[in-house]
Amino acid sequence: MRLTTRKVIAAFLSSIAVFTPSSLAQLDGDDTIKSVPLRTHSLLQPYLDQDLQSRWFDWGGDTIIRADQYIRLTSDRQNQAGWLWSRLPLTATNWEIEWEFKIHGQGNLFGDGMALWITKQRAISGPVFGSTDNFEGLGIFIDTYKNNRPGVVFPYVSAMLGDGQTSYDHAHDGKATELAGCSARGIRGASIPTKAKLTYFQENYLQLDLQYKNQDQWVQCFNVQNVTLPQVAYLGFSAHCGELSDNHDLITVHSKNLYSANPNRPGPGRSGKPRKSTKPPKGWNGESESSGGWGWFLLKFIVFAIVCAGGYIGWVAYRTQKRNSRF
Ligand SMILES: [Ca+2]
Repeated sequence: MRLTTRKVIAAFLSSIAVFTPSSLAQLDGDDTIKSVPLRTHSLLQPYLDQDLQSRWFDWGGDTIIRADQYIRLTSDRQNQAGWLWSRLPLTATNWEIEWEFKIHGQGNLFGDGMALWITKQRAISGPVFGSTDNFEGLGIFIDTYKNNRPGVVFPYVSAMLGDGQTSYDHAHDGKATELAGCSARGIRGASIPTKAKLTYFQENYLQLDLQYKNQDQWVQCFNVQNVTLPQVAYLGFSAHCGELSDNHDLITVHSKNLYSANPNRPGPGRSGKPRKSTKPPKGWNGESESSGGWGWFLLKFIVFAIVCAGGYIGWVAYRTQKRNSRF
């Protein structure tokens, strides 16, 4: 009985831990937007638990995990391809994903690049930077090898919204299907940690910022208005090498659920254009909209958890006593 009770209390504490006040960080430059970390879509060293498993992610292909350093999607060898996918879909209405990566290798010629995915499909190997073609949802490609795009500086970072039928055209580096993109000379083999930050406000905008020139200096790659992604989509990362190769390493992933602390107050979006009111994250009962709502919600949640735990312990004790008195 003691073990069961301990398990119940541990489960409550672990669920409460996700909603600590310190996690309610504010996004830079906009005090009406709050964030809550999404543990289910984040990755940190050592990546694996004591059973050498990951609770929230699957990986495959040539992916190698070195627990103290990186998740290597491809090694610097020919014809490598690897992937890593979230097990749960990303159901948040608005979110931010910041990931640190490192693209490096021995060769003077190198390729092909790596991708981030927010798609209905998951964990299917394929020809688009190591993942399946004809995907439905978003692909962000860090393309290090110029196949054929005259006048464009590489590495080139681009986004594509797949409809489930259209193919990505490697031969022209995805030019025909490009939603937005930017050149990022120096993002491969940079001397500082290279990072990308993708921000999505449903039916409003999708923005990608990059950090590769100097530490803590973010450069906006693109901001696209009126983007709608699939309601249920998985987060994935993949990479691919052909004749030319590189190490494509994923170092960390920090995902956050974004919501407006005051949805009635129209404020400028990151693009400087008016932003529509944003809904609180799915599953919240609207408490976050009132002033001081989070503290009050947290308090109520803790009280509720304690009452439930107390009730359960009492019930188990009562049952045990009754059973003992029977014999
Ligand atoms: Ca290419």
